[in-house]
Amino acid sequence: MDARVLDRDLAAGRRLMARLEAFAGFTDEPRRLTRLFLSEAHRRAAHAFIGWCGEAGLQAKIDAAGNVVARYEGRRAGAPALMLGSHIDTVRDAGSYDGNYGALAALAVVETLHAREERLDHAIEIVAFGDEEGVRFRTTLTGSRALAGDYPEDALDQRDTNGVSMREALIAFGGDPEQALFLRRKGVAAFVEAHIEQGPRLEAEGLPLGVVTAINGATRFEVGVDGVAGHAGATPMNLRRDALTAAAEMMLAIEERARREPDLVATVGRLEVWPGATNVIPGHVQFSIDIRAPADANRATAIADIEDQMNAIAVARRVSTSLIKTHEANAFVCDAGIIAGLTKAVEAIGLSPRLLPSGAGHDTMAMGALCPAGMLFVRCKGGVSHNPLESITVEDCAIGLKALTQFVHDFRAD
Ligand code: HGY
Ligand code: MN
Ligand code: MN
Repeated sequence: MDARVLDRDLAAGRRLMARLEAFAGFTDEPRRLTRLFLSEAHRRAAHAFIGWCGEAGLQAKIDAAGNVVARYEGRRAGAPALMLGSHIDTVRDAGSYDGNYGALAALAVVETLHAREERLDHAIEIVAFGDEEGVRFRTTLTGSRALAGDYPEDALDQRDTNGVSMREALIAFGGDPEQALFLRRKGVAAFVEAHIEQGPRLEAEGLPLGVVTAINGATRFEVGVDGVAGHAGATPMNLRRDALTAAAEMMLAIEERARREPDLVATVGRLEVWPGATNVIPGHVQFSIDIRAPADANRATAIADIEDQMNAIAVARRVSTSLIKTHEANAFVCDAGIIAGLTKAVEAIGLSPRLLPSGAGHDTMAMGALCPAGMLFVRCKGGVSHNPLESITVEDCAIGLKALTQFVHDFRAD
């Protein structure tokens, strides 16, 4: 079944692709896209987004938590809002579409309304969240949790690798750490996030769009392993307390445990070794763990098993470990009404909707604490994401925008 994509839809898709390409130019690192929360690149991207919002008839600003928030009034001032958006921070060496697609597609919907001088019964609010990836301060979802009234105050004391606290960076960015605690929104009827799938299902089934049913729960840890630094040449193997080889055995145990269940995933994404010299036995290691599953109970059991295995390895290798939980979000079930509305919108443009879960985390998980929330997925090539090879076609870009626009028109705030 092919979507009824008209020339004007494709033109809108091309405009959105061009804007995504321009937006990818706001980066902290040359020749690759890295846009960390509250960085110079984030600030420049946020101000560009605010400028584009202004041209589209939205009132836009940076809020106390570092998000860009924008409002397009309905026919009557103060009407309940349908909130759209996604995140504009990225991982290191990111693709151009993770998060950015949803934020800029939301803006493109309003641009079309504004061009037609069209107003709806409901207002439309757009949010470009600033801290979904959680790369800089090892927090995550702080922007969406702020709007949901669940701001993690302890995150403000987190420091980046240069020792800058999130509190200091937020103030420098134009945010307000004290006010971030009081951002819980009123008047939001629903939240919908368009996002690339970041997985292979839609492409494997030849479908451009999916409607998300649920989002995996996730837990993140910081692990410290302490052994004894020593001379690489003079220390016999049986006398070593090598923090790195102990950590390596722990990582393989984590991988082996995750492999035991089809929907359980565990990742060690970051590893730091001290003192990091060729001729020194590592005395200290720091690494991250990211564990996810559709069912919270399975994730909890896997975490308990992994902790037991890490402790056993530490004892056997005479090292000590510390395990600090830095993030936890339970599995999120998308709102049935939003699923139905998105399904209807996808059918209205001539497609058969594919309902599917999300292995990746999203701001929608946090927004669900505020209002009915759900997601529209757009196919991405090979399911590749968190990688500069991430890509979507202009047709799928246009189809996703068309379905989102259809949903916005069909939506009725109760
Ligand atoms: O990690 C995630 O699932 C998301 O991309 N932050
Ligand atoms: Mn994302
Ligand atoms: Mn991501």
